[in-house]
Amino acid sequence: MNLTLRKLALGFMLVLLCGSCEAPEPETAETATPPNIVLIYTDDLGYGDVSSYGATAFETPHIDQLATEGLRFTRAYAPSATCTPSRYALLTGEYAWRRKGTGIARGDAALIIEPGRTTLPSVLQKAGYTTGVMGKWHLGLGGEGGPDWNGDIKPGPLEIGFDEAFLIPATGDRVPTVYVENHRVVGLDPADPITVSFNEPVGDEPTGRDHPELLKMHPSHGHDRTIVNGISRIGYMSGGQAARWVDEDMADVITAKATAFIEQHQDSPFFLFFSTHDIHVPRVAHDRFAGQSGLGPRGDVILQLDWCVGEIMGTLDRLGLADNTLVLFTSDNGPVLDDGYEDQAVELQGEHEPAGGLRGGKYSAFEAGTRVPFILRWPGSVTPGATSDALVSQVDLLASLASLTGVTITADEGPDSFDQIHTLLGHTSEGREHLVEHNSAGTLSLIKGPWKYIEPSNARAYNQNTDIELGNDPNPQLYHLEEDRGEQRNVAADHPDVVEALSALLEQIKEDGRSRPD
Ligand code: NG6
Ligand code: CA
Repeated sequence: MNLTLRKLALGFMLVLLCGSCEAPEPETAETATPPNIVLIYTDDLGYGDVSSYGATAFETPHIDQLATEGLRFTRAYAPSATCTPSRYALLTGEYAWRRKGTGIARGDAALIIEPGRTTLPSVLQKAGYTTGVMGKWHLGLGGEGGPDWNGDIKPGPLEIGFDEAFLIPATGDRVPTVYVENHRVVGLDPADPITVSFNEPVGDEPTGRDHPELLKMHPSHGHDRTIVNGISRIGYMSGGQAARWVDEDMADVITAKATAFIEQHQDSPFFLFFSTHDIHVPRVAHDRFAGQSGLGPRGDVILQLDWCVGEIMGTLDRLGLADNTLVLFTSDNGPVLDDGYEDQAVELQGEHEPAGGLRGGKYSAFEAGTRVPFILRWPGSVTPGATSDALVSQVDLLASLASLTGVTITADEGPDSFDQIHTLLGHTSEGREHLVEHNSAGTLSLIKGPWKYIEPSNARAYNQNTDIELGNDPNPQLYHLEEDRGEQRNVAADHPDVVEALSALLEQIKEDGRSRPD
């Protein structure tokens, strides 16, 4: 065993020996070897979108298997109600609202995480792990001025702690519609360079706005610029023809990259950040799944997502790695039906409740914006089939996995990331003392005990396009989440003392610049 590995094993034993735990300490025989870590980060998957969280309109057997073999959390949160800020907080351990420029990133945004700062993957690199990100990125690429699509695209994930990267640079609905592997666009013909603009037209390719007859999927709002693969996107693009992705193959392509990464690194500890495109728009399932859910494309891509999870689990089984791999499954924000394409998500929804009875949806300060499925499987170390109601957040992964792997972080590193490793492994039902949430308008909420306080905001309360209540209100809102899970009764007027205390605590957390209790 080399020195790094020995350090890792030692730190790892220490974390399992310390801490006050309600449940018996787990068997430690298997812990002589540090666990591999696979984080499956889905896009826009709602609290009620999988059968282990109550969906009945279709089955998600692989995700459910993770739940029957692992620990299922009922009060786990994405840090924000949209993708970029959630991912920023996940990787840096810092609430995104502390930093400007962390809103939904444009397709040509520069990297928003400064190279050199401590990140979740850099912590795990320090612990001796090989780290890889496969799938959606959406955290910007390149220095000031953004990425050079035709040259070396950096800084990017390799400069902030990942050893390997295969990326959908932003989202499936934004140009450029190409994959980036490490520093380069995959399959780019230098004779056909890529040009991208989000301001004015580039090249002479048809747009969805001018040529709807060329579309196989029509926009409902936005998404009417350059047409690629019969789908119009956000932004204009020309060139890079040979490099353009085929949406129907995207799940297969990124899953193959993820399983290859596992195969390649099976002999040493690895961290895989498998960041799916599903179930974001445009929802275009492979033929194997198209039409299979009965709920239209949105349901079909949930089945596709479940298949991806099955491929990852099957690979771990086949290589004999399942017992020594911590698999975490969660989502970057809550659900939306119409997110800009006419894909019948609304018409074919039927009885299915993507938000599982929570109020709001993606973009919202209400619970559906950020409360998401969160399942942790680690055979032998986590009680199978258990449920935890502890308050946890994805922002905690940095400090918690640092703790698990024996890496010490300073007060400034992961400033909002709490060491929740004993909660995450189910040793205790105690969760975070408080949690700040963030919606697409920048409105903050504070959850503490049974209470949720939403700060006053003059931003619009409702988005007609997505048909989502955003949770913004010029008056303070207070909900008792235990008695009123659906946030139907604003009881701020009945409990001015609670409102005052929570608003003061929120201001304090803002001012302090950090919130980890060290
Ligand atoms: C919005 C897009 C939406 C989606 C979202 C980002 C329009 C009208 N809407 O601006 O379709 O792309 O950005 O989603 O363009 S996220 O999950 O990546 O945050
Ligand atoms: Ca998302």
